[in-house]
Amino acid sequence: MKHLLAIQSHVVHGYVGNKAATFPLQCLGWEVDALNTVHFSNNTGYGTVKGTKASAQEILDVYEGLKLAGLSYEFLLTGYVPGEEGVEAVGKVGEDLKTNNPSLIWLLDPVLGDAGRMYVSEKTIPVYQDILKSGKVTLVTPNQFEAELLTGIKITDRETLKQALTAFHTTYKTPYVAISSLSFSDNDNILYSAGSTLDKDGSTSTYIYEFNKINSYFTGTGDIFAALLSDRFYTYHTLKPVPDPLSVAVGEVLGVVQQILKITDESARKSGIKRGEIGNAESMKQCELRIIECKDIFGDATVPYKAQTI
Ligand code: PLP
Ligand code: PXL
Repeated sequence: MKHLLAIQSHVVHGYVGNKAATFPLQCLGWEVDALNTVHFSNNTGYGTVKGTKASAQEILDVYEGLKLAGLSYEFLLTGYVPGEEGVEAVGKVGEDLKTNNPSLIWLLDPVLGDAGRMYVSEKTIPVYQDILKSGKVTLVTPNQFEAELLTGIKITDRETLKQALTAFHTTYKTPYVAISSLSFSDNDNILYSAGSTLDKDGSTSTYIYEFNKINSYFTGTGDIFAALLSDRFYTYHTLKPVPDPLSVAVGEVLGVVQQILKITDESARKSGIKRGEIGNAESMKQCELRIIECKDIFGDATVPYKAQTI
């Protein structure tokens, strides 16, 4: 059995954070231990939200309990944490797990926001920067907005994209980085993902994937991307190693994520909603990812996206 500790949000209704990660990873054969950083009614894009945030001490206490129970993990997936003290606590958990098991893979999704909107406190930014500088994170998965906030580099074209990707290797010592989604101002209909691998000899390979944008707004896309990438990266890095595990893993994950979004979009349209709008709870409800309907496609590797070297 493969054991993964997932530290991110829980929503009672809908699919972001651990609600977007747990079921797909279980379908892929992972034993998932979900440590919840918040217990919210729904994601924050609805315009109204109620619930509680776990304190840093609560996160550390639950982790201590897992240690006392003798649990160990091959993989750590960390995502949404609303405040800087919580992010610090998650950093301590990652550091401790990695110290006790140097072969642990840590995928850190630095969830800060999207499209110019912060989901969490701005004070989390320097804490994420410190965690990345520790060199304990294996793979970091910011979106464009998050990559810009963490590196201070505005991504406007392939050249600045390359600079931002490289900054994760040099400033932050992270060997693998995947930008889950990005766009350039010259074409609004095209979205890209990008990745970069720091090779053992110090050279880097960077690559980009292109896909058509669906004209809607879905929450949790970055979370399902990170969850599926945890599985595929572990497969191609550890179980069936290939020369550049990240480039193969991202290509396959994009193939699955695009299918999930298409199924979600078609289903939302059938209910009369043309696109999800932040702050409009009815449209957000109809645009929740159709995680259950997609149960048979999480492992699909038949329509991978092709990486182009940049
Ligand atoms: N949007 C689309 C259409 C995607 O395919 C992906 C990733 O696969 C994302 C968004 C994920 O990006 P974000 O982290 O901005 O949600
Ligand atoms: O998808 C990121 C995310 C995770 N968790 C919660 C959120 C969001 C985005 O809005 O509200 C609780």
